[in-house]
Amino acid sequence: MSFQPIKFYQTGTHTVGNRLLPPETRSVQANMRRTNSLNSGHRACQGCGEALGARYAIDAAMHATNNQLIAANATGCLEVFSTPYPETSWQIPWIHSLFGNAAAVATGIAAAMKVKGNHDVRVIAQGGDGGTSDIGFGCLSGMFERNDDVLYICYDNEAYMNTGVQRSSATPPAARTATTAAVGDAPGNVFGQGKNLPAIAIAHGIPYVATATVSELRDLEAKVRRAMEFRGARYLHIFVPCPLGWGHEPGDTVRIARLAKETGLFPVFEAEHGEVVSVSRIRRPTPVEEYLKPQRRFAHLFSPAPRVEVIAAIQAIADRNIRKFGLLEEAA
Ligand SMILES: Cc1ncc(C[n+]2csc(CCOP(=O)(O)OP(=O)(O)O)c2C)c(N)n1
Ligand code: SF4
Repeated sequence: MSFQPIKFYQTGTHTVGNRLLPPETRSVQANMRRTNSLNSGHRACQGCGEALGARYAIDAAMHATNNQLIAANATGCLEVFSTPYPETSWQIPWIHSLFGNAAAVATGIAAAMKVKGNHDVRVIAQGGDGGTSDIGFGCLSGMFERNDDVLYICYDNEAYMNTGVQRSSATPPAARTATTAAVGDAPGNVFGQGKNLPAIAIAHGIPYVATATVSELRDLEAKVRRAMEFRGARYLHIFVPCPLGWGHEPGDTVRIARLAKETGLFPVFEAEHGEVVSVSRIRRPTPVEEYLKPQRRFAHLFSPAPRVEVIAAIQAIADRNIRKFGLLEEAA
């Protein structure tokens, strides 16, 4: 008979489990001295994954740098909902760049800190998937290529949300947006296009690349902490569901992020200097339908009749990720 240790609590979450851990191993959000870098009062939608991801990521970066942090922020939801002039929810030195040049602005800040001898002050840049994979891509690739001392964080909600849910090069196949086919033989985004930003970042051979989701916030914090141990260019790609743009219940944000990982559609891993060094395994491989069904952007795949071949093509993407990254627990 196989032996399985009993787990009484899910330690590592910020619920009851944290109280069972020694204080030094508790999550940053469980620490009374967290910075609340992205404070209350902002105007994000209810259940916004981007707000959740940014709060955890930046608080973790503040913790890791002894509060010596400056952020450059591309135009997008995160910038718009947090800083309606003259107000701001940010409790850190924070600058709004243009839509496409957050990486270049952060590079300039890092260079200034170096010239001034402020070696302890660390710099991050952040933006949505549009600002990162489309208009900001050239600046980002340059930042990687020069190995500038910046952590770039992409909050991936798979479209241009701030301006009304237009397609980006990170929009997945078949997803409906305001700028993809609404009707016809193949509504939604086309297959075979788009960019895989984490893979492109790895191809630059930069010191650290990681992916994370807002369903595993402790893992997200750990990756920010790890990123801050390196000097040079680093890239963190966070999967952040958007209830408004994806058409799901605000209370389902974390569940949908978990399903993206558990189906294999969003592989969660770390890479150092161009090599994948760790992957988060899938506990319970889940058919992609469970991820697609709660989202209105995929509703045309199920009604009026199921588009079996399209769902099978999406399942094939998940299966390929599972094989490529060795995501199944039994593969460990
Ligand atoms: C040069 C330029 N073009 C277009 C815009 C309008 N604009 C502002 S934010 C945005 C979309 C942002 O999308 P994304 O980067 O994915 O971030 P999200 O809002 O989804 O978080 C666009 C098109 C702009 N500010 N500047
Ligand atoms: S539109 Fe989406 S990304 Fe923007 S604030 Fe609302 S939930 Fe967040």
